Amino acid sequence: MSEQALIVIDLQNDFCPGGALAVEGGDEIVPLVNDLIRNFDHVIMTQDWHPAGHSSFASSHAGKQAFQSIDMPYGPQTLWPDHCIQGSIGSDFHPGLAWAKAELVIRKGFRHDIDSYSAFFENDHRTPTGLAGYLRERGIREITLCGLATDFCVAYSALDAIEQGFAVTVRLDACRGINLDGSVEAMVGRMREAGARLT
Ligand code: VGL
Ligand code: ZN
Repeated sequence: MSEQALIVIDLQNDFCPGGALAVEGGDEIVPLVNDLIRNFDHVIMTQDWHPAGHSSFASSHAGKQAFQSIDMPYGPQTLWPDHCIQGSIGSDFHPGLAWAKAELVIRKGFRHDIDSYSAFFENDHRTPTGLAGYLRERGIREITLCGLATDFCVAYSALDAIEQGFAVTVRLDACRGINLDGSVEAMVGRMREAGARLT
């Protein structure tokens, strides 16, 4: 039997109530995520990790507002409030998260000119983070995803993981979404169609 890993996506202060890009109820999932962490042999976390002035921040584009979309060389990009700046309190994991068991923390979004939602590829869908190779080398073929946000980083991670040949379960009860214009429903639909097991 292949090994399984839990991947906890971006459970950071800035995505929780009071944070710069707060996801409604983002902190509510912490106890359930901690239960999952206890129940998995292998735990990996991702950490959104932007330099100040990152190109995904609305503040980096004169006249643009957060949550507007712009065209970047790699395709459309939603603009966000400044968030998860490298080393800031907002970029820390939620203080209640049992992060110590994580065997690997994948940081993403650290290149100024490109955003990265997925744990596997940046938003050009070509630049790898190295996670697929790491999992393969370790014999991990099945992953379970939880965390923030359902409709962005969790969903793009799930879609890329399936494309990379992993069996993917998404614990929707241990995720919360940003929900721009129905994006939660749309992305849950895409994950289901792609073959993710949603629970
Ligand atoms: C995320 C927007 C910007 C996420 C990260 O973790 O879903 N969303 N950066
Ligand atoms: Zn981000």
